Amino acid sequence: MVECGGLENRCARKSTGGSNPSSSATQTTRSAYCIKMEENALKIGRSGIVAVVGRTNVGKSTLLNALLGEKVSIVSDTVQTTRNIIRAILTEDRGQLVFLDTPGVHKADGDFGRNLNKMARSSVGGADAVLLVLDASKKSWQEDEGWMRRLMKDDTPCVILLNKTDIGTGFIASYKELWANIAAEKNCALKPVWIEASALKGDGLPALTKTLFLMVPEGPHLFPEEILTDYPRKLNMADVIREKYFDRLHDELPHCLAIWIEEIEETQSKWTIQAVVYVERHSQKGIVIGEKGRLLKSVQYQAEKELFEMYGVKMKVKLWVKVEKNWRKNFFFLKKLGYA
Ligand SMILES: Nc1nc2c(ncn2[C@@H]2O[C@H](COP(=O)(O)OP(=O)(O)OP(=O)(O)O)[C@@H](O)[C@H]2O)c(=O)[nH]1
Ligand SMILES: [Mg+2]
Repeated sequence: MVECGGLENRCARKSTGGSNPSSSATQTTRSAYCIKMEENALKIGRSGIVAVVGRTNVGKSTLLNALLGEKVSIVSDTVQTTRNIIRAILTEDRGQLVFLDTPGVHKADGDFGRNLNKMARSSVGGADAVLLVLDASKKSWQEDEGWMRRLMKDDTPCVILLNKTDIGTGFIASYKELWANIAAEKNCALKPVWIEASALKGDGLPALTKTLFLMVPEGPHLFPEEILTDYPRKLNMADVIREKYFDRLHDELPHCLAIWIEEIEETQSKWTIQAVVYVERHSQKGIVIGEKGRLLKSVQYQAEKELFEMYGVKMKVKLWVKVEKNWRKNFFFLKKLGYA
């Protein structure tokens, strides 16, 4: 991984070893960053921000990982897997699309869920285009209808992606009918571009990028071309660990889990990551540790493997389990994790 400028980001090109820049090296990268910005300003293609929205679990994060060809956002079949807004940057000769991956809107039963929904809804303001993702294999939910109504409130160009066509296309007509009915009721003239796709198989993705590049305005790149995401490294590492837990816990208690990276100790050959696994009650500690510590060890191992692939440096992940009573109701705790 290379650090570009002052941003803690992940770049398309990985370095061969760990990066531990001295202050003079950091100065050099900063000025290189400024030169890069000037070079980018001279390249006129099309560039813009695309808010990727939809209800939880429709495949928004899977789609962005597929478009970028690298994992920038964690994926699981648990609701509200994505908990922050993550920028995923696609740079091509045609220009640059800056996607905002957002938490999936879901019926909220407390401050935590409500904050995530608010975060997702606010992403649309200021975007050059909106990409609403629907699950073509399942009938519409109230949240899908809610998004359609939201998109009709202003005239931002939009694409509606009917995802998961590899497992079903039975509800495509009913989604189109739903849009038409709401549009008639609201006397709305906005015409979305409908695209059928499978984020998992890659079907429909070239048509999607072609449409989006035509929707965003002409202009220089917004980010240096080798940057994939500016999502902070510590948040990304915490998400990777959370994903490994989601893979193993399924419906058991994923929503009561939060991960916080305390420290990253970097040497040339290895990064040691000290992370806290927060649960809400003492009775949940045993579940995340597992019998004889098996679950904890397996999460550590899987996270180390994936972080090595992402950053190109050997990783040691050390997990500490702590109880933070009812953290989902604690505004300051949510703020610390970037969830409020
Ligand atoms: N069959 C199939 N499964 C998919 C497809 N896209 C995503 N999935 C699966 O759907 C589940 C949810 O995917 P995510 O990408 O995490 O969904 P999301 O919309 O980002 O979810 P939130 O972050 O909770 O809003 C995962 O199990 C994915 O593997 C697809 O095109 N086909
Ligand atoms: Mg997601």
